[in-house]
Amino acid sequence: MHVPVAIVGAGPAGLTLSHLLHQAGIASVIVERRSREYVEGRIRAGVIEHWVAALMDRIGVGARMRREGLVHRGIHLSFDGALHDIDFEKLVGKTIVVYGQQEVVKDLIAARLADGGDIRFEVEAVAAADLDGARPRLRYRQEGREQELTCDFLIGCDGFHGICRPSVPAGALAVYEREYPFAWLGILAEAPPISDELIYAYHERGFALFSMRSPSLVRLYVQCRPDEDLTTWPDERVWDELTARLGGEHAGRLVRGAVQQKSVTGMRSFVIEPMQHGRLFLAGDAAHIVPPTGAKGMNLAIADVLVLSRALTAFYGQGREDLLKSYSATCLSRIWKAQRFSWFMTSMLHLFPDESPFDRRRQLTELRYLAGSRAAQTALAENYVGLPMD
Ligand code: RFL
Ligand code: PHB
Repeated sequence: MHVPVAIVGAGPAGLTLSHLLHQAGIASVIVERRSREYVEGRIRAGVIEHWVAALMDRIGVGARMRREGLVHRGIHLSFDGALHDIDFEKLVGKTIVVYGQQEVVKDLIAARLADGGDIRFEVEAVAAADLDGARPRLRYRQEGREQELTCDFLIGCDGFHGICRPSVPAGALAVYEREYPFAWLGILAEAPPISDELIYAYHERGFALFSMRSPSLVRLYVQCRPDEDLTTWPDERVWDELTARLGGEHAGRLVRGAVQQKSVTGMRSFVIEPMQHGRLFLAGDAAHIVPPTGAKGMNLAIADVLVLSRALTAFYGQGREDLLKSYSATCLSRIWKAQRFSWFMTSMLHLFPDESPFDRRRQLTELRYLAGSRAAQTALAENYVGLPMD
């Protein structure tokens, strides 16, 4: 079998790319190792940048997000025993939408299937070859049997642990990486939100985040050790810790509803350069990871594939290769700004095991400066709602 564009991975990157290519008249096939139920149930990101929400509208997959998503005009920072507002709408005239990544994934899968799209669930890519030639090959395993397809372009949207990035010859990619000495323990619980906006809390016991998914479902995180054993975190301990760290009267409003899901997420910053090798292009988590504190991961994945869809459209429509050549540089300029912002939010808000009293004073001063400076708030707001994308 030969396909114009073969995409590995049906996460936000792969699905959005396939949809954008379809709208440009370019056929693609997605292979996804998990089942449809699994990818539609995977709980991850929750924040949609301003331009991403507008893109979803423009490409016809935003209707349910507009009905069920929650428009947020800012965030709260909690420190020194009080909440401090960062009002995005007032500062930069933009808002974000809180809408679960798995809902975005459901909407995109529904749109692809309605358009006759080819998504092959439970098909695992095992190896990529001939990346330097005009017909890269992808080996995949379906129902226990290995098969192969060829394509004009192979797109690795297979996340951090995928097979596409490792198929690039050693030495061809530079890796920039940082691991953090902490993780997030996250729960999804049946309870009403305690605040109209997300709360990012700085506390001597460690960072905590209050987020939500709907008027009856909350998403909460507490900083924990990277090797944290979940069995030592019964629900009551998680609620106690959240109450202590979120602090103030809003923490008193926490309803200890049924916990539907509990998991630990490690934190890293990671970038490869370039994001392309021959006719293999990497997008989303396959090429870069940010710590979740800036809420940038899914949005960056969608930014990559928007750039890539334009490049492939110019190639198939006009035989142009310039946008394919500049794909990596165009994406990396945005990615490094998101890395900087995610690092800034992470380092300002978390307790580092080796930090000195000087470091804690510096963190608190950063927060107090933010609370008192419209200029500092504007910089945070501009990055949080998403830097402009044309
Ligand atoms: P994904 O979503 O990981 O999708 C990759 C897909 O590839 C499949 N796959 C394969 N398929 C076939 N063959 C193989 N060999 C394969 N290997 C892998 C996988 O099954 C999967 O379906 O990558 P993508 O599309 O690049 O999307 C990236 C986002 O998922 C990720 O960046 C975000 O979830 C990060 N993130 C957040 N991003 C935001 O923009 N805003 C947030 O608020 C936010 N919060 C978060 C987050 C991530 C978190 N975790 C769990 C890591 C909060 C958390 C806790
Ligand atoms: C979430 O709702 O899951 C969420 C929100 C903001 C973040 C990270 C995760 O920074």
